[in-house]
Amino acid sequence: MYTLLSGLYKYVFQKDEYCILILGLDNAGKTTFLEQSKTRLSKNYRGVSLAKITTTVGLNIGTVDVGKARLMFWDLGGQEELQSLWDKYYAECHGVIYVIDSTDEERLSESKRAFEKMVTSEALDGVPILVLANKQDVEPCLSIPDIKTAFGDCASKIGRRDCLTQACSALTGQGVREGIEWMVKCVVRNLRRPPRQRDIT
Ligand SMILES: Nc1nc2c(ncn2[C@@H]2O[C@H](COP(=O)(O)OP(=O)(O)OP(=O)(O)O)[C@@H](O)[C@H]2O)c(=O)[nH]1
Ligand SMILES: [Mg+2]
Repeated sequence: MYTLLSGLYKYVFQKDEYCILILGLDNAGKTTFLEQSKTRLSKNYRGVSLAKITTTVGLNIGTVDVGKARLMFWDLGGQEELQSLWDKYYAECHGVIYVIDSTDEERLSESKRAFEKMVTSEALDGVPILVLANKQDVEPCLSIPDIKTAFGDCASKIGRRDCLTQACSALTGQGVREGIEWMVKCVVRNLRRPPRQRDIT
């Protein structure tokens, strides 16, 4: 009886918690993506004005529930001197969202270098990666095939883990829900990194 009740309690009151890192160069749109995600997916969240978001110096944390999964987002600053802090979070994370500014062709190779460094880190072995081609609301911008071509030689480094490149506009919300739902599916089935169990608060 105790087992039955405790199983029922866990089913109703516990969520599986997953930590998701949001990475990418400064100005890529990471914090805007985080705010848009909270606004779209959290019932009672009254979002901040996206126009008021400024560059991240430390990190921003945000939580979004999708079904029985609770995603804990860690949005890290992307400026060059802050990128050296990214790997401090790798061991704890279940998934990575890597944001690219599709309007900034000049910095695409810089973004690729940062991506390559991240993806070859052993601490992220097997972790699913969602690559967001952000700012698709701006004309002209790089398309998904443009970005896949530029990042082409990263394919072998990505290996057999789940990886999706998705068109997105953090500003208008295009592709935001789809990206997060894909990430939830991946982290839930990734047995290599089990979730943390948390009571709902
Ligand atoms: N047009 C357009 N602008 C965007 C989009 N996403 C973000 N921006 C703008 O890009 C700029 C940078 O956005 P942030 O969200 O602060 O970028 P970040 O990646 O968090 O930057 P750091 O915190 O410095 O690493 C802001 O002016 C945003 O309004 C988008 O989808 N479309
Ligand atoms: Mg930011």
